[in-house]
Amino acid sequence: MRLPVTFGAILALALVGGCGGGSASPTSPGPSAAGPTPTNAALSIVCNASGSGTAVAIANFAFNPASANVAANGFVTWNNSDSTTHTVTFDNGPDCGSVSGGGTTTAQFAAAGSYAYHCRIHPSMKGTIVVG
Ligand SMILES: [Cu+2]
Repeated sequence: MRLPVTFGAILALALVGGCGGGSASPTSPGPSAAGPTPTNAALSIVCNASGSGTAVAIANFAFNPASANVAANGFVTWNNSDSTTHTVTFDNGPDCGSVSGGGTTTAQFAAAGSYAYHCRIHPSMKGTIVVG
């Protein structure tokens, strides 16, 4: 006769504990969803922009430096010293298009973040722009 009572008390405690855990779970996605930093690179990268800032060389089928820093709203200019055409194509963002041999292209970065890019023609060419 006493066992069912004890069992009920344990069940009630377990249910209360379960509720606490359940309410903590919906809280954690909240702050990330409300985060102000855009994760869509397409919204924060402007190709063919006019401005000057960080320089990245394209030479011997490589971006140099492979990881370049720029302040928010800053500009990055790629200077292609190869005779071959390359592209500046963001992995999760816009394709800034071809940069012919001896040519340049400039992009502006609005939001802080790390943006990986590559050459569409030569996939082994990879770089990252770190904004912030
Ligand atoms: Cu290339």
